[in-house]
Amino acid sequence: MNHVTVNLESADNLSGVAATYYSVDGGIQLAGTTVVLTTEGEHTLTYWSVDNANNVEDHKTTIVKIDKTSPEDATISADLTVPTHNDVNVTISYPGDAAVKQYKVGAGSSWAAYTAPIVVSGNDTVYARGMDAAGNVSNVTYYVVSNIDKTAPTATILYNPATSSTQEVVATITPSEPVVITNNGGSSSYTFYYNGSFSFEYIDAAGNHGTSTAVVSNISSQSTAKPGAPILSDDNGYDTGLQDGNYHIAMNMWNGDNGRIYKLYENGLLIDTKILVDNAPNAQAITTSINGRMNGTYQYYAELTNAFGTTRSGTHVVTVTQAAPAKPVVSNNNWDGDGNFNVSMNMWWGTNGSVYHLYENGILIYAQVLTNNTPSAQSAIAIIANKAIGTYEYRGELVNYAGATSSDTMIVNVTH
Ligand SMILES: [Ca+2]
Ligand SMILES: [Ca+2]
Ligand SMILES: [Ca+2]
Ligand SMILES: [Ca+2]
Repeated sequence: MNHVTVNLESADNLSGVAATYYSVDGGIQLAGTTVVLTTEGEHTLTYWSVDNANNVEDHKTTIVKIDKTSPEDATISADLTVPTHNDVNVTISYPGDAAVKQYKVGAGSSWAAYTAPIVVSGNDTVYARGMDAAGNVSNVTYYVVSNIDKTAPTATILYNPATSSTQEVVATITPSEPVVITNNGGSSSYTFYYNGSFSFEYIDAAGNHGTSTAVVSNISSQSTAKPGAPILSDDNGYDTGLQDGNYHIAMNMWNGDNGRIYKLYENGLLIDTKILVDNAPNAQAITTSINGRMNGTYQYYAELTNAFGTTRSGTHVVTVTQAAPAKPVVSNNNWDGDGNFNVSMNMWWGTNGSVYHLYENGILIYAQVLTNNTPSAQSAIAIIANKAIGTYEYRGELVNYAGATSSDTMIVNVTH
């Protein structure tokens, strides 16, 4: 409010009013009935009248407040600022001198009284303004709600090739908005090796879920029913003559409808997956290398799968008993009994070590990396020099992934 005009009215029942006087904030006495107050703040207006009989009225006082200052701008905040599929609650804070608190949602709406946080259910702009008791209005402030997404993502699916194929078909999705794919290892592509369907699952940033199901029917196949029975065998004991930890598992499906996907399980865990060619009714064969198994019993089964189903093999057991190296033998050539001699290690036949260790009186004094060529012989020579007179105890060790195998202990006497 820019200024205040105060009109002083007076009346006298006998002689009539001669003049009216006033002063502002204790200042000089002025005559008149119109007082204009322009400066901000609280003003004391003193006024009185004199009648024609020269009677002076008692002075009267009134307080006039002038407020020319608009309220501070309201501030606006939201309880959720990250992408959300929920409503967003918007809170407006008004300054203490805002006697009137107003808001609106959307530029074209009407101002309404603010009493509690506003529930915004779709992206929009919230406006706020305050008004003080004198009618001064603040600036309009606003907050843009843009993080609400209640729309589930969708996707288009592309098939490559889309025409008839004897090979695989790759289905790739293109989502309608940025998503995280929550299955299929996070990949937007899925490879079909036979006709069927696969559902991609994904989620947008606001947490809305979407699903797209790819259906492939354009893969032509030689097979017309689920695969023939796979039969497993192994070569352990035949490959090296040893039941060591390295061998092969072979699958043969001798005759019948073919599998497109081969899976081999070891003790119930999938350890190999291979894609096979469908050349039904011809046989199928595949081999998996198994390496580094510890002593123990291993149970294997295989699955062959095509568009018509899955056929599982029986269980095939492999026993590993010779995973650790064969026992080495140590010898020496100290015929003269002085302090210089060689300690030799020989392992004549068996599971190889990958490292040789020689201990003297329990202390490791020599190490050598060996070539693993199971079941061939292995040997190593350690040169011992300048030994003092005394008795020395030597022990050799062959080490591989499965453990260490020790030789017998050998005594060498140094006599001069
Ligand atoms: Ca004010
Ligand atoms: Ca969305
Ligand atoms: Ca073997
Ligand atoms: Ca010697």
